[in-house]
Amino acid sequence: MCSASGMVSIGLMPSVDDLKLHSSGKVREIYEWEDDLLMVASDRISIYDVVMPTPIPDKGKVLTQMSLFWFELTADIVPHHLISEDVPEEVMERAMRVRKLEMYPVECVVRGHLSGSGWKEYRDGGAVCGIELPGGLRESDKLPEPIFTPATKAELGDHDENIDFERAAEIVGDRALMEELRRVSIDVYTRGAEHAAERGIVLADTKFEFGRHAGAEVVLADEVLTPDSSRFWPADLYEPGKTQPSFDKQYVRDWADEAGWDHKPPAPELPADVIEQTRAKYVEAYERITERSF
Ligand code: Q0Q
Repeated sequence: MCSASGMVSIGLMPSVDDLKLHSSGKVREIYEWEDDLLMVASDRISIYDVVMPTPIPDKGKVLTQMSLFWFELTADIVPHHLISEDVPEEVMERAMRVRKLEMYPVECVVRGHLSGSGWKEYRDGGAVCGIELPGGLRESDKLPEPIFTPATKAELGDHDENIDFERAAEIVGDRALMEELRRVSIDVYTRGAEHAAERGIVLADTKFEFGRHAGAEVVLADEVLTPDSSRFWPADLYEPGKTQPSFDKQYVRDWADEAGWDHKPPAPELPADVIEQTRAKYVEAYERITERSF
């Protein structure tokens, strides 16, 4: 196989234990793999920014397979970093070999609905990331058109900070490039949101990461349009004017609140029925979006 360097390698399949850790997140790890990277999704679930002690079986597989589906569905819009699904046995189906990119230090967030930090900014000032919005919008309202609301990457454990387009262009160092990141982000979000809406899921917002390599200035990286990088709402329960139930995490949130958890670590162990119901929601989201049986 050819790695990013173009060198032909007859790479034997390593064990993940043989690979050096490149980056780690709350629920994912990236390892160095020759000139490339191995991106691994765990079965860990995080709510209220706290990783629960109990995994959700198959969550890593579902989210990885969903990213692979979206890479294929949006490949005409932007190139992506996927090299291969041929990965070590122990992470099969929940990992991907990806091209090592020079990552842009800006989170490319697109919002089709007003929620989370976007709702708070609008409620307090009538704008989000410097984008003035019409008056009278309610929490979770659909926006007249999707908006690009970049953020700076926070250290593990901190929240990203919303910034305006001008600041994002300064950070990236090239306004024309930032305009292209905005265009691509909105186009990929729109493709995903329209596809999801036809299948009963509101894709309210999402966060993309992009990078570059010698052959392309804008390459879609990280996970794409997953329930961990986006807000997935069940369309049949959509009711603007309040916070929407999460398609995938609502059972865990409701159980944890009912159990009296204060949203601070350590989080309580999840009961078997909540684990199974949550797994079923991930599988349902996958099967609705991809129209493939998990
Ligand atoms: C890269 N991340 C995210 C992350 C911790 C994911 C670095 N193709 C790439 C990618 C990707 N994807 C990255 N770097 C170079 N080339 C992605 C934020 C962090 C766990 C999983 N960090």
